Amino acid sequence: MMEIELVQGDITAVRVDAIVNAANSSLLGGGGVDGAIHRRGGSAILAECRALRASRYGRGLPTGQAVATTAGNLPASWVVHTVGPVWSASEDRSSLLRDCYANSLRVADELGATSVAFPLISAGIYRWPVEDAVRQALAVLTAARPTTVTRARLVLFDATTHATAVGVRERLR
Ligand code: AR6
Repeated sequence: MMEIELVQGDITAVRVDAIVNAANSSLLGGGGVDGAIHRRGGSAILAECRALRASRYGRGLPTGQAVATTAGNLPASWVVHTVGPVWSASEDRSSLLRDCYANSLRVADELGATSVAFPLISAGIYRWPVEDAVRQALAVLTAARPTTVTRARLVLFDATTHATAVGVRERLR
């Protein structure tokens, strides 16, 4: 069984084996949690991202997929970069959002990580409604088959988002 925690905070400060980055296909940085990870993690992360673009992902990391780099100066050991879908009111892209969690977990398992922290992927600049973003995250994490990962943490940036997430989990029980 994987323990799932909902915590409020800044994911760049979290001490776990792997933190997940809500990146974009370019892997070259951006705003939101991506910007924070590259700022605090230092240039080693970007250097590995550039190398990935030059080798495996010449056309960028596709939406829903995940790939790991060093975590540079962050307390974590690895950053698992994934690309969430941009919210669409006219098209159901939720399977891509679930793929982000499932593929990030798989990559963490391949690394032998036992603890992983996720941000609320797509729920910022990509505009995914917060309640549904939490539902999609919990759907994958609660159904995950046993891996090396025994602790998954969903890190909500502010108190309102954290309270919303706790409410969603209560209603799922
Ligand atoms: N720690 C934890 N959560 C955070 C942090 C942080 N330091 N900073 C923001 N959040 P977003 P997206 C929350 O926008 O929607 C970038 O430009 C934020 O409040 O980071 O997947 C990328 O390069 C929200 O709840 O990611 C892409 O272009 C959640 O993290 C694009 O944004 C996700 O918000 C990805 O957009």
